[in-house]
Amino acid sequence: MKKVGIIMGSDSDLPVVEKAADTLRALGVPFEAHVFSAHRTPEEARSFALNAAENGFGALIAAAGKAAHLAGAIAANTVLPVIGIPIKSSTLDGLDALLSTVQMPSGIPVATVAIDGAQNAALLAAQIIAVSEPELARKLRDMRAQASAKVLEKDKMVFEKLRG
Ligand code: RP5
Repeated sequence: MKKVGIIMGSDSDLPVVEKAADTLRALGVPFEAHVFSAHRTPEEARSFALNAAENGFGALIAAAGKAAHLAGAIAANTVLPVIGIPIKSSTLDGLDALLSTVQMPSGIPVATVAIDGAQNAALLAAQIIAVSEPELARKLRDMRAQASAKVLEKDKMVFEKLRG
């Protein structure tokens, strides 16, 4: 199976990014995580992206906060699908990172998830890998079915609790 690459701009992004790792682990999707910054280590970020396809990656997740150029910088150097996670920072609540990540110029797409949306980033990466992995697609369907069952249980509970 192809791997998912998770790149974050700083280890301070870890508390959010760990949720993506947990989700990929639960699905049995192989992944590798790195700290590469578009600004502080631009050469390493570029080299990782340039070599990612031949190194066995099938999708990349890039998480960064503030002036979040990481996902775009990675996407500029590979045609692998790149998923951006805007990380919430202390000052502008992640709106800065959201706009920096989502507003890509035509020609270089980044699939941007919600601010701190690490779980969806992992699910989207897994869905991309699952296009050629039927067993993984089955696991994704099972995961959704379990999530639906949980909501229906809550529906029953709320219905009973708030009976008129
Ligand atoms: C971004 O700047 C990182 O992705 C992080 O979200 C933010 C702050 O980084 P640190 O100053 O905590 O290393 O590049």
